[in-house]
Amino acid sequence: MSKPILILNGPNLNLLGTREPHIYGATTLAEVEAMCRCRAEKRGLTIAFHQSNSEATIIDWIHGAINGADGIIINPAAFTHTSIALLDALKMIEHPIIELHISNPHKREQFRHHSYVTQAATALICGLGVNGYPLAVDAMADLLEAGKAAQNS
Ligand code: CA2
Repeated sequence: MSKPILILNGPNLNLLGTREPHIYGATTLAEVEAMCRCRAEKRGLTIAFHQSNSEATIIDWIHGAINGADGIIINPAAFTHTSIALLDALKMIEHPIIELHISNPHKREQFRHHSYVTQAATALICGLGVNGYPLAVDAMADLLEAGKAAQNS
């Protein structure tokens, strides 16, 4: 039986659409969630969409995904560049993981150029604005379908 796709958002993303629109756009996180739900429904997936400013909470959600989700889409926000704990948690996941950034961190300050999370990620989407979220849902659906086809062959 299919399990949900976990979509996780890190610190400060609760303020999406209200600050720094030249970098992150004017769409709110609630609107991003609606975009993801719409795309997931079209692809026959269910999602669990979360945001937290707490590293521990995000790690607990990742632990829950070990047996409780078919994949993770994660925008770790600033934890991308700081958190070995997040990397260690993501390494416990055997399902696909898509790391997602609204901006392109590689075009920005030097300290954003390194991601701990990428080492555990199946794929990386960045620089496409909030459109990266529904694209990530589509990409996750494709990865899961490819995995099922490989199992049945
Ligand atoms: O581009 C992204 O999605 C980032 O993950 C966003 C993080 C940043 O630290 C990463 O380098 C790239 C920052 C998220 C801050 O969220 C805000 C939302 C609205 C207004 C201001 C910040």
